[in-house]
Amino acid sequence: MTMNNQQDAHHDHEIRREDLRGTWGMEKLSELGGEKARERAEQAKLYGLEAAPSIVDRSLTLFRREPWSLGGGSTFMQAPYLQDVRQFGGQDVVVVGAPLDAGTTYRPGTRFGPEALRRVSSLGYGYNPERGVDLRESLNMVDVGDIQVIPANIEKSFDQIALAMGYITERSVFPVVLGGDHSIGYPDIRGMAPFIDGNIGIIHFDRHSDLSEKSYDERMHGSPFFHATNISNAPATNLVQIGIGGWLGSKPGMKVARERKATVITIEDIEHFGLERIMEYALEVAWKGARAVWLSFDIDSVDPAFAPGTGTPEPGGLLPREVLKMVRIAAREGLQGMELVEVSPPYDVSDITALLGGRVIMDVLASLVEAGKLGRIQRQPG
Ligand SMILES: [Mn+2]
Repeated sequence: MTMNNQQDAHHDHEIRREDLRGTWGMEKLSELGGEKARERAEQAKLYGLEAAPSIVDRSLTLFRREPWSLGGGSTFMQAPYLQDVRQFGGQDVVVVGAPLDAGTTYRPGTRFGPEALRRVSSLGYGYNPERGVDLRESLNMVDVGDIQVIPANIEKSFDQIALAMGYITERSVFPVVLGGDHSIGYPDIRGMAPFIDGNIGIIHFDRHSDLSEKSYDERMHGSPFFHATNISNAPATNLVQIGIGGWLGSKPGMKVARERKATVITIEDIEHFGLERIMEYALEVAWKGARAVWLSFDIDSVDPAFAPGTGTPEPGGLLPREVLKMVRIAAREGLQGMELVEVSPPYDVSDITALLGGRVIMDVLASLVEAGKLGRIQRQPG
């Protein structure tokens, strides 16, 4: 029927179900076929690997392949996208997104963190004159896209993230995990821990303690290190928290830190002892008897003037120049991997938070290359 007929029908008759565009659309659907979609779904199942056992819908995969999830198609620092995760292994660095924000307790939006970090990072060339490093020359880096998280189910998402991190750790590739909120800190460590032959230390940059057992009856973004340090080879005595302070939510966590003998370094401590001495001490704590050290970097450790795009901003934080220097020292002895969490693009201004997050990652990688802990350093002869 023509639009004119429809207008006439509007004036002259009762509305009938068969006159609706919606009814027409339902009928039209059966003519569209689904062969291409089925092919893509088959390929996605193959390339994205089997989901964790707790995922009931077995068409979902471990790494999200379908639909495309990189948002705009950029990869971190324009690294090649590895679509077939079965081919994974042998690289120096893998970038992987964990776009979960079900763990936020105030402002959400970190599910868009991986997309923003990738998009903003794709502008760079990988070379830094101060570091004397060209990351693209020194590192074989791939981006495997995002882990398939379950937006409304934090425990199923943990199962997926832990399984993916186990897969990566077993293949000895350095992971850079793009969050997501800080709840992913727990499954990141849970996934890695079984593959580490000894204890794992944690260097944790944050304004908040993140050591409470639960918030609102769930394991949220204020609880990753309560649960991580329950893992037998991730003892709290090797957990060092840097930048803690302010007025938000650290009371239950400080009690846990005291009971479990975690190390808490406040902004005042950093001012008093100086960046270098504090970082030397942090390395000492994290590495004491440990086999590996994980870097967990919460962007809210930086003052909200420089990192407004985050879920629970806390004024009085670190300055960008300070954190870049601190993470370079943190990486000097080598790292098992890192996560960059709590970038929330809807609250960002002019991409400055995502930009800084990407720079933290680049400075860590450069420091690892400089120290000979990652990749193949290209040296001029003589
Ligand atoms: Mn945190």
